[in-house]
Amino acid sequence: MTRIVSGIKPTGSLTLGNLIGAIKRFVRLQEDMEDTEFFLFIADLHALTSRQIPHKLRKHTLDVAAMYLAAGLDPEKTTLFIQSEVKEHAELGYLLQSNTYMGELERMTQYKDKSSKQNQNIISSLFTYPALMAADILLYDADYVPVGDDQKQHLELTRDIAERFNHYYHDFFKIPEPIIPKVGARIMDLQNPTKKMSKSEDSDKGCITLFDNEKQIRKKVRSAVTDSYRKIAYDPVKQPGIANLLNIYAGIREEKIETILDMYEDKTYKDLKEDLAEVIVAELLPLQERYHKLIKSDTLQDILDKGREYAQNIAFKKVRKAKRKVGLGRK
Ligand code: ATP
Ligand code: LTN
Repeated sequence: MTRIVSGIKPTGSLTLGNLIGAIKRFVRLQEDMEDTEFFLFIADLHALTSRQIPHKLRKHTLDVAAMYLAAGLDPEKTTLFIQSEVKEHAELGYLLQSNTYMGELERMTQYKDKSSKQNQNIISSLFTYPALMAADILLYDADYVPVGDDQKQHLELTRDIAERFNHYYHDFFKIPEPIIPKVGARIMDLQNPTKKMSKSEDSDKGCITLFDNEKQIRKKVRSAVTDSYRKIAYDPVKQPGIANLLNIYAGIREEKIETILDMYEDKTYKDLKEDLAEVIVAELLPLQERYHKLIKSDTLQDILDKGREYAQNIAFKKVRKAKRKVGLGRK
C-alpha cells in the first residue's frame, strides 16, 4: 500500500493560491490513486514559527480542516488530523533535529527569506522547522509528499536526514519522493504578479481569500494588474499578469492553459476578467456554503477525532522504535 502525506500551515485565511496549488491537487490525487492511504494534517506547530494570535490560530486550524472537506476531501480515504494533537510529531522532530547539521539548516532558502524580512527576535523554531517537517513525513513512512516547489528543498533535506539516520542506526525510515506540480502551478498576487499570492503577507487587494464575497472577488479581479500588449497570450515573463489570470482560470476549471487560450484568443482583457470573476464566484460560493455547514457541525469534530486516533496509533509505534534505535529508554 502506497502512503501519501502532506501538511498545510494554518497561518492565515486560505487563498485561491492554496486552493489551486494545494487543496484541489490533493483532492484530485485522492480521487485518482488506488491502493493508497492518505494522511493530511494541519501543521499548527509549524505556524508557531512566527508569532500567532492564539484565538486566530485556533480558528484558522479548524477553517483549514473544514475547507479541505468542503473542497471534496473524503475522510474515508484520508486521515485528516491536527499535528499538535499527535505529540509524536514534536518528539520525533527533536530526535531528527539531533541528526541535522547547522550548515544544512543555514542553507534553507525559506529560512533565509523569512529571517531576512525580520531584523530581530527571530524565533528559533523558524530555523529548526525543516527537522520537524522531516518528522511529519518520516513518522508515517510516506512514499510520496505532494508539495509546492517552495518546499522542494525541505523535502531534499528530509531525504538526507532519513538517509543519515538509516546509516547510523540501520535501515529505519522510508525515503520519500516529492510530487511537485508542473510549471504554472504558482498563483501570483493580482497586484504584483511577480510575487506569490500569500495568506501571511498582507496584500489585501492582490489576494483572493476563500472567504471573500462576490463583490470583493469581482473588484479584485477587475483591478488585477495586466499590461499594454492588448493580446491574450501565455507568457509569464512578458505578460505575468495575464499569465496569472490564465493560470487561475485553468487551475479552477482543471483544464489545460491551451484550452483557455483557445477560448480567449480574440477577446479583450475585460472579457477575460469578467469571465474569470464568474468562474471564481461559481467555485467559491458553493465552497463557502459547504464550509459554513461543516464548521458548526459535529461531523468535523468527529472526523478530526478519528483522524487523530488513527495517526496516533501509527506514530506511537514509530517513535517507540526510533527511541530504542538511538539508545533512549531503559531496555
Ligand atoms: P505562506 O503564504 O504563509 O508563506 P503558504 O501558503 O505557502 O504559506 P502553506 O500554508 O503551508 O504555506 O501552503 C500550503 C500549500 O499551498 C503548499 O503546498 C503551497 O505550495 C501551496 N501554495 C501556497 N500559496 C500558493 C500559491 N500562491 N500558488 C500555488 N500554491 C500555493
Ligand atoms: N512546510 C510546508 C507545510 C508542511 C508540510 C509538512 C508539507 C509542514 N509539514 C510535511 C508536506 C509534508 C509549507 O510551508 N507549505
